[in-house]
Amino acid sequence: MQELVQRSELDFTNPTYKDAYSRINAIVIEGEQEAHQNYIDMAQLLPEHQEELIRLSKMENRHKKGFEACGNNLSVTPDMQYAQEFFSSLHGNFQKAKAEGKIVTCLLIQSLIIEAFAIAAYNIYIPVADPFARKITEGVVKDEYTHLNFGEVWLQEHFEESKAELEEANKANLPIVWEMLNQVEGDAKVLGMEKEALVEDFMISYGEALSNIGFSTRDIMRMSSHGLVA
Ligand code: Y39
Ligand code: FE
Ligand code: FE
Ligand code: FE
Repeated sequence: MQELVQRSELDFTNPTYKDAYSRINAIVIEGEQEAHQNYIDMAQLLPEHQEELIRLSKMENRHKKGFEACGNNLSVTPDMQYAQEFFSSLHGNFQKAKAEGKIVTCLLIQSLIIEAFAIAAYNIYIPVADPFARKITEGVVKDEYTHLNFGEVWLQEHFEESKAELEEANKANLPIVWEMLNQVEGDAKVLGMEKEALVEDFMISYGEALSNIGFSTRDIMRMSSHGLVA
């Protein structure tokens, strides 16, 4: 068992901390920016939910501004190039799905996978964050549950006709999340966040969402195993 980095051991002014923060902070800013655009795109695909989706997209834009302030507060310049590359695979898959009008795949990528990733990251970050960032992140994570819920409700209401596409999209995109978690492991650890805790929290949110949508425990086990042994 590895020992958790205690908050008291973290020095937010340490160059090692700031270096790791320049990438994690950029990932979060880029993620919020892409989420903002993804909800605008989904509003076009789901005109009957346009108002709600535009409301969610505006929340993402506020999140982005909040996390930009967190970087500024620590005098860290986010490495946005790194963050764009970090998201490029998921981003590409979302763009492809959007171009093909595949709303189910778009919802799986943004409202289930990315939101569950955000919820895991923010929950694990809050206890080890600097006081300024902690306050911001506590406000943001509440919104992310609302975003996950939007995807859950829509997909639950359209479960039978979405099931096959959801399984296919899960298979294509869950392995990318494991790669992203592996890539971020070292920097997350410098910030006091353990990969094991991130994986656990992600799987709880994602698995609960699949269950609420209508998948059986057996389906969820099978879908969760995709990409795990990469
Ligand atoms: O819906 C949202 O607001 C999601 C865009 C934000 C994604 C944040 C991704 C966080 C991953 C950070 C990994 C740090 C360990
Ligand atoms: Fe957000
Ligand atoms: Fe969100
Ligand atoms: Fe509907």
